[in-house]
Amino acid sequence: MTTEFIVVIAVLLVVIASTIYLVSKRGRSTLSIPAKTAGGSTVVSSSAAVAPTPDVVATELLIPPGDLKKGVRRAGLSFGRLFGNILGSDGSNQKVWDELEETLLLSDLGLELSTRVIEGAKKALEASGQRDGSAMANAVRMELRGLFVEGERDLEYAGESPTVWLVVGVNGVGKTTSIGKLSAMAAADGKKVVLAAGDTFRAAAADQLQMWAERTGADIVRSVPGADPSSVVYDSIQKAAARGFDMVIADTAGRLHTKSNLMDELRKLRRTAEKEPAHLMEVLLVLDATTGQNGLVQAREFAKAAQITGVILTKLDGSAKGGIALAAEAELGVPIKLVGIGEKVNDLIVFSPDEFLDALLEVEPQYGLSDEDLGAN
Ligand SMILES: Nc1nc2c(ncn2[C@@H]2O[C@H](COP(=O)(O)OP(=O)(O)O)[C@@H](O)[C@H]2O)c(=O)[nH]1
Ligand SMILES: [Mg+2]
Repeated sequence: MTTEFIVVIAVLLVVIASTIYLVSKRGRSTLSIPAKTAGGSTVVSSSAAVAPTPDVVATELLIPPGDLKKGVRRAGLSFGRLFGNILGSDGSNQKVWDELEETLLLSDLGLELSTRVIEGAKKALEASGQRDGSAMANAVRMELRGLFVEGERDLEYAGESPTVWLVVGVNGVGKTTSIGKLSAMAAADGKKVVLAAGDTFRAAAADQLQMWAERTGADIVRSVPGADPSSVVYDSIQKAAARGFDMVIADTAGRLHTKSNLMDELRKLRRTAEKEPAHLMEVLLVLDATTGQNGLVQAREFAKAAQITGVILTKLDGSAKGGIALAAEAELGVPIKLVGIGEKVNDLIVFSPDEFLDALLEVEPQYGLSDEDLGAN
């Protein structure tokens, strides 16, 4: 009797808790991949510049999240050997600190941030009064974790159609490929997608996008080379609204036919994507991990002109340098939402700083596993 009573109360509590959770999620829905944020920390929405649209209930999980750890291992980004040395040493061993500095620099973290991490970790270790290997490893990890920003990492859909996601970045970084992958994710989420071929620099760009549209069951709006990118995005939005599509994912060029300034063009594109009936929910900057610190300089300009809400870090599989992810967040101040780890449709993984660091600092990374073991597609 008492047990039954307790079970009934427990079930009631679960129902009440779920209702509160669902109500709290009203107002927007997200690409339904569970993005893990920092353990217990406050989540600050990174898309404050974008007006949320009310009245929608969160969608359910439809897409299994890709395994970031396997991706990081497959990309060979690990600091594992170094962390093994740190654990076997102690905080007063200058050689290990020097080795750490070298590893951070080689990982494309950059001089300033590498120094910040090391100085910070040394101070924290001193303050803790400990100096054994695991205290040192902890201090370093905490400093690295501190380089990531706190921000919403889910991609957002508006409550009313059409949602617009604008994808920007330098030529060749992987914008069109990432849009193909996003189109597949959105389709798996039950969304009807229009792709906007806003890269009008050359016909091949629209052809490439068209191939992704066909592959992922999306529609496409394209124009002739040299056409005004904003008009292509405008037409896509009109088409989506008139024909009941849920969203537009817009490709853009990293260079222009005309003499007009690329950054001015991006601002114009953004204004087009913000106008009724469109709901601009994401402006995603694509960054190529293999370009290292150089890529960041250009990325900063794009980030400012387009007021980005998130970063897609591509080609991690070809970079073998994990520090660039930390540098990108610390320098741009915007969360990495997804990482690209290959050219195939499923090679786009939701990013989580904690999972990324776990994999990066894993002492014995499982090298030598087959692609199949490591979750390749
Ligand atoms: N290895 C690898 N290649 C990628 C990734 N993303 C894109 N690419 C390749 O990078 C090249 C440029 O990509 P594209 O999407 O055309 O770049 P865009 O000019 O920014 O649109 C193509 O060969 C893509 O297949 C990735 O995550 N990993
Ligand atoms: Mg392209």
